[in-house]
Parts: sequence; C-alpha cells; structure tokens
Amino acid sequence: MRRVRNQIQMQDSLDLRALRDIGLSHATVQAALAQPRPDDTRLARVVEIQRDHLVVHDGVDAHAAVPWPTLRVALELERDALVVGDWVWWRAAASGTDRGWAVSRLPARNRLTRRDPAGGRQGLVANIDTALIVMGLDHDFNLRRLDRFLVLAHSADARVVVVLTKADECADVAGALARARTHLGDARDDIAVIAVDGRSPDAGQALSPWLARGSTLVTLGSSGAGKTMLTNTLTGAASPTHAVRAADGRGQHTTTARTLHRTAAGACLIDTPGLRQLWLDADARALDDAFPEIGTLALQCRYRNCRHAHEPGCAVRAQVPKERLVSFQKLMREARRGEEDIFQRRRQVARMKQRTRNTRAREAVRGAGKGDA
Ligand SMILES: Nc1nc2c(ncn2[C@@H]2O[C@H](COP(=O)(O)OP(=O)(O)OP(=O)(O)O)[C@@H](O)[C@H]2O)c(=O)[nH]1
Ligand SMILES: [Mg+2]
Ligand SMILES: [Zn+2]
Repeated sequence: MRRVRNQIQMQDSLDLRALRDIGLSHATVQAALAQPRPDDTRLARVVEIQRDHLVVHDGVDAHAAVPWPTLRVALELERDALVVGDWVWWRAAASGTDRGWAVSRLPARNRLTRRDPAGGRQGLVANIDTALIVMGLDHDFNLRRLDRFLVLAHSADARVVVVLTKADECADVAGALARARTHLGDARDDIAVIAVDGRSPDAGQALSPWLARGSTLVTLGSSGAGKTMLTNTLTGAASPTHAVRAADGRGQHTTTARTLHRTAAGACLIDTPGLRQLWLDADARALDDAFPEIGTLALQCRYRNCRHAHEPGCAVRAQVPKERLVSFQKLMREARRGEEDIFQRRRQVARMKQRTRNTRAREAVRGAGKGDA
C-alpha cells in the first residue's frame, strides 16, 4: 500500500494539490489508493455531462471524455450513470483531437438521487458538502417545496443553506425569513436561512462560511428561482448575455445541464437545471431523519399508533407547524407508495426470471428429445 501511495505522490504530487482545489477530499484519496489504478490514468472530476460525452477536469484543464467500454457496460448493468461531481480514473486521448476515457469510477462520498418515472434511481450529483436550496421571494416561495428539497439534501447527508433570492423584490423580507425559520423549528437549527439579492456581490459575502476552498456545493430549486444568477455572482462570471428564447420571449435562459464551476473564493459549485418533478428517493426512515422533531414529539402522543390526524392528545399536531406536518405526511405517503412500487417491480422481475428459466428448461428437454431421435 505504501509503495502505491508513494507512487501516486511521486507522479502526481502537484496534481493532487490542484485536485484538492477542485474538491478532492481525503476520503476520495483513500478510496483511490484502495482501488487498483488502471494503467496510464490520472484522477479527474466529472464537471459536465453532455448527451454524447462528459467533461472531466484534472485540476489543470478540462478534457472531453467518454466512459471506457467496460465502465459503460458496468454502469448500464447497475442502471447507474456517471454524474457531475464524480471522481474517475481518466486516461488521456492518444491524439489531441480525440476524446479521452473515463476508465473507472471511484466510490462517491454521497450522491443526490431521485426516482425516475419508471421507478428507477437517477443520480443527480455526487460528493457534495453543502446544498443551497434556492427559492425566489416572489411567487416561488413555498415551504412544502422546501421540505421536499430538504429531504433530497438530507438523504445525502449534505449541509443545507436555504437561500431566499430576489430579496430586492420583496416587501417583507424579515417576515419571509421568520416564516421559513418557524417552519423548520428548533429541531433543524443546523439549517441556515438567508435572504439575498442574487445579483449583488453581497450574496457571496453572506454565503462565505460555506464557500471554503475545495468544498463542493450544489444549487437546488425550481426553474427561475435564481440558481444560475447566484452561480454567476459567486463565480464572478460576467452577466450572462444569453439569447432571448423565442418560445417565451422573457429573456430567460433555462439551464439544461448540470455543470461544476469554481467560485471566486475557491469552492466548487454545481449549478443544476430546475427539477420540475422531484420524485423522492427516500424511505420512511430517511423521512423520519429529515423531520426529527416529529418522531420525538410522537413519543408524547396519547396513542402509540397516533397518525397525528384527528386523534385527541396528539403532541405532534399541537407543536409542529401545520404546513410542515402536512408536507411530512404527504412525503411519507409518497415514500410508502415508492416502496410498494419497488416491491411490485421486484416481484415482476422475479416472475420474468422464472418464466425465462421455465422456457429454457422446456427447450432443453425438447433439445434432449431431438438428440434421442
Ligand atoms: N431582481 C432579482 N432578480 C433575480 C434574482 N435572482 C435571479 N433573478 C432573475 O430571475 C430570473 C431567473 O433566474 P435564473 O438564475 O436564470 O433562474 P434558475 O434558477 O437558474 O432557473 P433554471 O435554470 O430554469 O432552473 C432571471 O431573469 C434573473 O435575472 C435576484 O436576486 N433579484
Ligand atoms: Mg439556471
Ligand atoms: Zn400524534
């Protein structure tokens, strides 16, 4: 092991330093050392996924790449895909014009996932320290949606900052902040809630505690919430001069791909497209974790099987803000439905496998019969 480590250090000590700047953590280095390193490869981070290729960054430059055939097959079999934020062993292209290869993937520290409409699991981003849940203080402010994004962030064990944007357009910023704070309650005082004008450099100041060099953040929120505006402010990118979309003529530019950027302070920030449909990839236990106060208070309900609906002596209903309880119950129903779907799908797969086995057995018998004749 030490020999391998020395090898990596000797070859790449400079690169390792550069890689730390794009979010390489100690845990990932450990994982890299524990894995056999494919020939002629270096560590790189996936910073962008396009339809037919990915872009990886080796700490110095960005390179177009495609998954190595064995990795592609393995990912297809696992119904898994590379996501922005993943670390890979990357092999440079033979010639400058070709695409390089993502040869194998390193285990991720965490991964944000959602269900797809078919019930499968879709990876969104990986290796995240902090999730910025972005909500506009216009029509976008919605506490139930906040809870939904919270569960998503919580399942990856990421720190959460609620960023209320468009503070400049809101008459009662203090009121909105207080509503969000009350909604989350003391149980979630680990979550910071801030209001910003996403176009102003002050936003970077307000977020500075989470923008340490080498840490990785992701923006989450619905379309139009101000995720890209905030990303541009934090990265110091010039104000986007995107073409006006003919379809809506509102001059809005909707993000279509997840991409990792470096902020002026040296953090990595992944901007994501607005999630129109966020099917949760969470089970009942994950929800209990994300709403810790409900489980604690439930111990004080008069009835042990209290559903916190109309039962007398319900401690949860008495103390949890109504909107938060409603979103908990809705998410719980959704999670249970999701779990049922999974069991159903497993039964379906088992039936299909059995049918294939039966068919094979029949064919074998028939084949054997022919051999006899
Ligand atoms: N006044 C004001 N406008 C903002 C602020 N943040 C964003 N906007 C505007 O809101 C609109 C949408 O912002 P975007 O950053 O593109 O929204 P988004 O969340 O990236 O949207 P999608 O990419 O579709 O998910 C743009 O016209 C921005 O200029 C803000 O803090 N104040
Ligand atoms: Mg955007
Ligand atoms: Zn109760």
